[in-house]
Amino acid sequence: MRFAEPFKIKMVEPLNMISREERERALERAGYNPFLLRAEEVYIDLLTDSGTSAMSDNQWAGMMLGDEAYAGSRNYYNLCEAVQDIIGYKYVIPTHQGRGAEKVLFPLLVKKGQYVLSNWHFDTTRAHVDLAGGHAIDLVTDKAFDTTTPYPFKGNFDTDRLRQTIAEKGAENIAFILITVTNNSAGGQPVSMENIREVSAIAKENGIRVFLDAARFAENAYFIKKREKGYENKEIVEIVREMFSYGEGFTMSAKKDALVNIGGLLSFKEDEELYTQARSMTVPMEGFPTYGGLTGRDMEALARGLREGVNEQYLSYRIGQVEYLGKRLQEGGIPFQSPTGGHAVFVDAKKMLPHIPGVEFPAQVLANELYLEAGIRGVEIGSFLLGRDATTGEQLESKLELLRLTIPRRVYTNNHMDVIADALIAIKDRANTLVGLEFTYEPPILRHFTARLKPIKK
Ligand code: P61
Repeated sequence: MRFAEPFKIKMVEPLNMISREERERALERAGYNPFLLRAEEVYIDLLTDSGTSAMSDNQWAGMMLGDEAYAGSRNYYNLCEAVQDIIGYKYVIPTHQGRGAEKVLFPLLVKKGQYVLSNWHFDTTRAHVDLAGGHAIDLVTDKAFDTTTPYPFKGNFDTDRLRQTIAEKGAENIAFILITVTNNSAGGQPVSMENIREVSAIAKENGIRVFLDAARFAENAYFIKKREKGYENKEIVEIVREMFSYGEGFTMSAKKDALVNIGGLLSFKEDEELYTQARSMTVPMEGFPTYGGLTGRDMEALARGLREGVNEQYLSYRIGQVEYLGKRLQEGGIPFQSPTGGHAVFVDAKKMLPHIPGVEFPAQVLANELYLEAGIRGVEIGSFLLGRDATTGEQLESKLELLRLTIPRRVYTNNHMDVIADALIAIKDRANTLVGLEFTYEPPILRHFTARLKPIKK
């Protein structure tokens, strides 16, 4: 039986589509960088799934029950209970968002010069490893770089390279292993339970600690249920608990699977000493440990969002919508990271615009054209984001040039997905007329947020 959205809509936010001429002017003013557009100039906003979800009536009702006590708010205890019920960890510290948790935890784990090994560090995560004096190494399976061949778990660690890297660097020089679920940078691709188990066994053999970057933990569990043998009849919560049983702590941006507009978590399974240290550091960084930068009402929405986020009907709709967009694009001959991920479709701009070299940012070109075509804002994940070699200053070429179409949760309908697919299919027919981009202003760090560009005249 066909199953539509598992919710009905009680409140709407009007969307406005400005004219093609207005979009052209807006993009020029924004320096051909969609980050610099005003959100009101965008019709369908696919910049990120972070903090952009729609909360439920139950979450909004919880907001009215916010206890704004500075210390010991009841909403903090509700949040701890939700984490204990779903994930099974004992100690919980709220933070203002994911990077707040990273900022508190990493300096406690990393000694100067040590390595952190991950299937893929997200950019803020890598930045916090660097800031703590460490070096981040990504060890994702090579299958992630072949966008056309489907593989069910493209987010996995390459465990041979993990063993090799530990042997090369020495276990004592590895600060910790970080399992990112799902693997955002590889295309929202899941990590299998088998892989998580093996990584944790390798870590144990070598006396290395394992943590999870758990922003999209529920989507990962859903993929395990659908794709991994032995999990088809398990409840999502059982799978979640098993995933987390292989780690000793996690950082989480709650702005994704926990369905809130702001919030994060730092949590430990049972290590009281590490928890105590983290709790002390939270005070000067984020706030008193029973609020960590969040209001009481934020914590209540988060406690309720965590429970809603592991509901299987919801997850089936959520992943199904991303899959639906993928199916429409496939029918239209648009290349993308296949199969589709949990939170986004990653269009392969290298394949769609083969005449534009990496150093002229083909995925950024495609992002801009999609905005001009239909007012849709996606985000470049490629050489423009990657930046320059720190020593030579040379522009690096990313292995993948992707346009991420990130789908906010419970926000758009499949009609919106159709508009997105139609727009990309229309662009495909004139793709060979598009030209590359060059900088007019390039900031020295995290340039992609504020850089300005212009089309190259040939
Ligand atoms: C995103 F352009 N992700 O994907 P915070 N871990 C993981 C994330 O995906 C993540 C964080 C930690 C974002 C937001 C974003 O340059 C950018 O709550 C796997 O954002 O602090 C965030 O969590 C950090 C987009 C972040 C960006 C930084 O869109």
